Amino acid sequence: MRVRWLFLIALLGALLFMPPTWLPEPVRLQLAQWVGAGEYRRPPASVRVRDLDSEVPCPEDLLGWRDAQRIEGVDIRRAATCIADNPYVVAAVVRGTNNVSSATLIASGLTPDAVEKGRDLDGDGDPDEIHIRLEVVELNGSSAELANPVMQFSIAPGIQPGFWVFAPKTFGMATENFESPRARTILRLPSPAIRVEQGDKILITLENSHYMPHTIHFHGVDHPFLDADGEGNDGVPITSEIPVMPGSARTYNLEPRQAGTMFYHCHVQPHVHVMMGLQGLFIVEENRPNNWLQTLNIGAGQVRVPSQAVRESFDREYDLQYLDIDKELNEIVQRYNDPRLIIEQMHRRYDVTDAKSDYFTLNGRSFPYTFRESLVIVKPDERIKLRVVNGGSSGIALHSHGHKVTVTHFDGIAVQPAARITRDVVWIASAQRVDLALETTNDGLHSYGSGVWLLHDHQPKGVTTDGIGPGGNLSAIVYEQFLADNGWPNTSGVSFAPYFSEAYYKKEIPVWQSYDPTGLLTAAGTDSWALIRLVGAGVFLGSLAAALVLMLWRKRGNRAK
Ligand SMILES: [Cu+2]
Repeated sequence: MRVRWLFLIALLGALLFMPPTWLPEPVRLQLAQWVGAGEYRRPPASVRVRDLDSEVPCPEDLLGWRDAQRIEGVDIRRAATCIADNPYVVAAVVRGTNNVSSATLIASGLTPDAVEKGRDLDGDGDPDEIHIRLEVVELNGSSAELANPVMQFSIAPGIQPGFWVFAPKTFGMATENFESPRARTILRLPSPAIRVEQGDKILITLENSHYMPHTIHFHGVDHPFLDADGEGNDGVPITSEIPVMPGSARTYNLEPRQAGTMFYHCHVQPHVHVMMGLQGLFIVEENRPNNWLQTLNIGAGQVRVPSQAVRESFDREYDLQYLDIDKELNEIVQRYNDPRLIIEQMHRRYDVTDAKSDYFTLNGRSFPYTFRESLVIVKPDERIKLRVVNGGSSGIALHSHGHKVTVTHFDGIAVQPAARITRDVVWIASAQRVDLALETTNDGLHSYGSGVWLLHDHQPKGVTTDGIGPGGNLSAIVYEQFLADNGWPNTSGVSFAPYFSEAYYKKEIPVWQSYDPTGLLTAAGTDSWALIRLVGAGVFLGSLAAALVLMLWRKRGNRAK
């Protein structure tokens, strides 16, 4: 008899103390109807995010690379962003690496034949014979000696996918120094934007310093199918030429008759080689007198020595290259250190039709690094030229906050003025180039006024990094009055500290707070009633089990009698 009472008390206690989240939903609904909804459950207490190992958002410009300066008689404009490219490289590629002092050349890291400039053929005051030499460099590849990749190039804190890039010919080490695994600043994603003048006699030599065959295809740039020697000149192994094998070289001949924003990329196994980073902007400028061009724009971004034609109509110019990355493809060069295994993985195991992009970059960086060096800096009442290429695997929906931009050119061809459309979302297909005119007149149409206005792919994945936001190709149009002296935009709102930590993109830091759907784990530490409930439920469920066993045992005993 007493056991029956114990059973009933235990059952009642177990029901009372059972955490409601453990009950089946129909029972919970019925209970809510009888006794009203459960008490409001307090959200877990705030946990202060601390001990963040964050990078400094805006490193100090110790070398004065951001300043406006005159080197070798070349006037180099100021770069307002936190991180600027090396002005000695700019000077050397404007004058020609064969025409500058050895001091400038050493400060640039380029070889004397990296960008050779020759005679002025049309007598208009600028060189028309240009010879560019490019190598192929692997970034974030596997190391025979170290656990981590070498020639490190981070697109965001702690994120280093493997890349191949076309790089200018350099001397010395590929890393910063003997101690550092980081790639020197001139070796980076994206491959440099190349600028030449309409009608120039251009030679581009690919010196294949890599372990795989490659070529260069000049996409949209006027060039003959065969060169003067009858050699292939289109860069396509299946129609015109044998690929440039490791350790060998080929020179491509161009004399482009049309100006415009074009593209260049490898055409060997292009479904993987182009996506590994072997691609860049190729800009043909209109022929003008005294048109000394910045032949290479390392990492794209601001053009610090714009062409004469651009100066006529615009206050500033930016090169913007978008690229998305499938980490499954890009990590192959980190997981395997033998070219034979890399070839097997990349060309036989990897299936691009199953590809899914994880990283989204603008000029080789993802947010928050884009805020260091890929911002579009403006002042009120300016006209800015943006040359945009989508080097990625699918279209982008480029959206400008606070501004409506005008598409002036598609694929290097001018849109007739009457047909030009001003808009705030521009669709850019794969490999497409658009030239945009950004006007900062505060008229409520072209601009809504000064500020820090986002500029990004409006497709949701474009603003993420491995599925975590904010990330991806998020950048901004920033008015100089919103820029601190060090080049960091004066944002207000949330702290950037989490975004500058590796932990954020490893998904180790909650966006706001973690939430435990069982309602037990997080509450147990802070909510004593939940703890009592858990203990009570345990005690009564234990008693219930004991009562059941006792009852069964008694029944058996009775039967045995
Ligand atoms: Cu290639």
